Amino acid sequence: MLIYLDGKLVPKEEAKISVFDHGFLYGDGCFEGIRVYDGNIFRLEEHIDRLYESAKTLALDIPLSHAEMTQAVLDTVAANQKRDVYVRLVVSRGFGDLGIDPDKCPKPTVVVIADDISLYPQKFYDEGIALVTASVRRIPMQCLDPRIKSLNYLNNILAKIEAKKAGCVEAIMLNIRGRVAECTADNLFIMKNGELKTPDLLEGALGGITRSAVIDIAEQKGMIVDETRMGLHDIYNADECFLTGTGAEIVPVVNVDQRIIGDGKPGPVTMELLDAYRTLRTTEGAKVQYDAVEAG
Ligand code: PXG
Repeated sequence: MLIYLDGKLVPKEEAKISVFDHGFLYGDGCFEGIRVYDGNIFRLEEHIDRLYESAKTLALDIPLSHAEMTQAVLDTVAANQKRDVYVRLVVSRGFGDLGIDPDKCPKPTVVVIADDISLYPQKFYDEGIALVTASVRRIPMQCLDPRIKSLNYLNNILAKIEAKKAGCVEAIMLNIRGRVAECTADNLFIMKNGELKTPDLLEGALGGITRSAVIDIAEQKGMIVDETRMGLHDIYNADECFLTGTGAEIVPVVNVDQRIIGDGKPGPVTMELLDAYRTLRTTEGAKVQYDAVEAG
């Protein structure tokens, strides 16, 4: 496996960064998780844009242009000769001294990994999953904007621990006002009276690339999409519920906090959207040129 590390493709064993890297010391940096489907990098431009937006808010100057970063991703995927792969793009503040001062870090670290993805079992898509609500709340925008995909995931990790303790794979996270924000690593949608609804990003959600693809698909189908505010009451009484994420794609949710959602089976609109998403993901995206880079 070849890893892109600060401008070079190096074997996995040589892909090492300093213990003084502020990504390691403080979680200072940002990242992206991207899927490649049969040689098409899904919504690469949107992922690159989100990475630069995260970095901008963190006052982190990425030492590559958008075009160079895009090329780094394309080259890493091509070099590993894989057509279906998960790409992790990481930009950290870089190495410095032991203080938090970012000015002591001369150069950000840029890493691109193209690795196999572990997928949810088919059962989740056929039968749907159960969610619980985490007691830990989503960090408010006044402290750290959840739209930043930062290297500090402790808030989400604490909620994920609660999910697993309850026997679930995901948990709903509320914001400090008690309204639904998103899940620990996925966005959340409901169907109610024929309308598709999802929490507005200002409620404390990451602007998921899958979320926006689902909104695009729904609008193309002529559906009403409402980015709104919602409480658990709205989730419990929804006709359908599902989550979205790069790894998960679209997963039906049939039980939340021991309340059965709809008729307890994956909803028809959820399955229609999943079907459309699976068509879209192989037809749209940046094409990898596999002969452009020598495989290592
Ligand atoms: N919300 C949060 C907090 C996330 O971290 C999503 C929503 C969904 O966004 P996308 O762009 O994927 O539709 C995420 C995505 C992983 C992994 O390894 C994925 C995420 C976070 C951490 C790990 O699959 N996030």
